[in-house]
Amino acid sequence: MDLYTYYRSTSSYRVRIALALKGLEARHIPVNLIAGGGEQHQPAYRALNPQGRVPALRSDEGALLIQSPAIIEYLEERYPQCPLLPSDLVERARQRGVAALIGCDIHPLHNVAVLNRLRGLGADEAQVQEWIGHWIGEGLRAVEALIGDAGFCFGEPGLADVYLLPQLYAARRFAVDLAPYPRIARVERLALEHPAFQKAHPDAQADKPA
Ligand SMILES: N[C@@H](CCC(=O)N[C@@H](CS)C(=O)NCC(=O)O)C(=O)O
Repeated sequence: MDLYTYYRSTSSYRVRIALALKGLEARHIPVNLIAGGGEQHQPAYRALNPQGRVPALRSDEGALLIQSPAIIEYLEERYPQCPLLPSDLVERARQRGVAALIGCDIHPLHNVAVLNRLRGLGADEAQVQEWIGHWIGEGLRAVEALIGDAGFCFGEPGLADVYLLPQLYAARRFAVDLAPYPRIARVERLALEHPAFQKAHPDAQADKPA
């Protein structure tokens, strides 16, 4: 498999965690979202992914897949070992609920393209920071109330954690205060000691600038 990835991209980081939890290897093809206005906008990459975003995954069979939720579902179904979702239907829905909260209701609001649009409409950096902190705070408050009191979000590492850890990395990058979320802090501590999460971490990526 080939993974088109950027070291600090939240959505790429999700896919890297899912691959690592399943013990799968993918060749990394870095797409620098910043250099030269962003490699994601260059024709060669747009030909692969017309949306011009990472991640994208080329499967072992040669299929080009986009959108981290679709890629992660593909991995879960194609490689059922070390499942990200438990067998119980309600527990599956709980994992998916937290994943959707983060993937649909937090992350899209601080994506590079959205922040640049805000700047283009006249927002200054203080307003952009307020915007980011507001949406991440709203979302994490809900996640804190939804997850359990022991282990990862719902005990064993699962889909919710695949989404939460990259969101926390982004929150720290944007200097959002995480002190009000003790359950989330517990999950983060556990994940930072877990080999799969360590392997997927932005600091461990070859495309991270020195
Ligand atoms: N919903 C998409 C979001 C993809 C996305 O927004 N990726 C960001 C990086 S985390 C990106 O490529 N941004 C480039 C840009 O906005 O120009 C997914 O989960 O894959």
